[in-house]
Amino acid sequence: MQPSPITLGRHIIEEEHRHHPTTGELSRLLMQVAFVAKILAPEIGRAALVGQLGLVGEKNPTGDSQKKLDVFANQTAVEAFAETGLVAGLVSEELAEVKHIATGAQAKYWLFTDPLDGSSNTDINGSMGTIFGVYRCDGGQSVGDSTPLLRKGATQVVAGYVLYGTSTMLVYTSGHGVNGFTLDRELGEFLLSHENIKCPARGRYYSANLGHFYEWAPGVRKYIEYVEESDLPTGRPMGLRYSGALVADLHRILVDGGIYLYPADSAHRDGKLRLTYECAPLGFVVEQAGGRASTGRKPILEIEPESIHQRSQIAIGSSQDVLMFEKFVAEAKGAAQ
Ligand code: AFP
Repeated sequence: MQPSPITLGRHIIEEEHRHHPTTGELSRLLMQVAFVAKILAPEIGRAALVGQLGLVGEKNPTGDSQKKLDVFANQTAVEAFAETGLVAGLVSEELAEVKHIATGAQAKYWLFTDPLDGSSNTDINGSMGTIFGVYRCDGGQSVGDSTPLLRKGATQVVAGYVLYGTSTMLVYTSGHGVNGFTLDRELGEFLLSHENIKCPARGRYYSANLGHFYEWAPGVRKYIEYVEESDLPTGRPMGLRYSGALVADLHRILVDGGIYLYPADSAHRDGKLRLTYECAPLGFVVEQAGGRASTGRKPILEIEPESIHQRSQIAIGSSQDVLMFEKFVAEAKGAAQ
């Protein structure tokens, strides 16, 4: 007989008991992430049938076009986390300002989220994701304080993502390895399908929007030329994979190895991706799986954000591949001096 599958709920409770023997608060937050995912997955699936495709005609606070599904995902996340009474402040890609949710003694956490990442894929039946990172407001930040909690990504207590692809997967870390769960639609449960994920030290794939190649800095361009060269012993040329949805591209890199890049280009002088709710949570996951996340010059998880919607350059994935990228960036910088 097959052993019975481990549900997300059981896994979270056991992990919290082992590593964070507190009050079950992290379990409750993670179960709300799963709850949001269970609402979004079918909504994304039937979006074309219920008028949920297309734009709402507004730009979000960081200047991106806002899709109907972006608005729905954001609303769902805000309501789900408000219900817990645990979240003091919520930062979302879809909200200009911090959303102050709860003020009671239990409201000890800050949640950073991109509720629907890759939403330009909504209309073409492509993959999308939800990204989340959770911080505890201790050490100086009192409960109910209205200043945004801006901390290094290394201090997250839980982070992860949901991938809405051919199946819906939830991947999370609470700082003790990375585990992935697949949604069994009939049971309505996330079941452990990818235990203790390890990102291979080197990979066969690179992922980047090569349309910006001629806008990238010399070190970045040289690195791309390097990965495209033929050299069998070092596994080159690497294969190119790019879907335009960070979570989908990153998930491949996490599981199969390789590198995802979003460097600065002419329209995005600091890179395009957001530090607090894209780079830092994914950096935490990848590093917990033995990989590396960097701006090219410094670790993503060591950056103290200055604002909630701050952007960052990113190179993330297999440790050896990211180290090689950093070497090209450093050498190009040295040559320019
Ligand atoms: P959208 O949510 O607007 O589709 O942006 C997606 C994203 O933030 C990230 O998921 C992608 O990796 C990246 O932007 C794609 O950017 P380019 O379209 O410039 O390649």
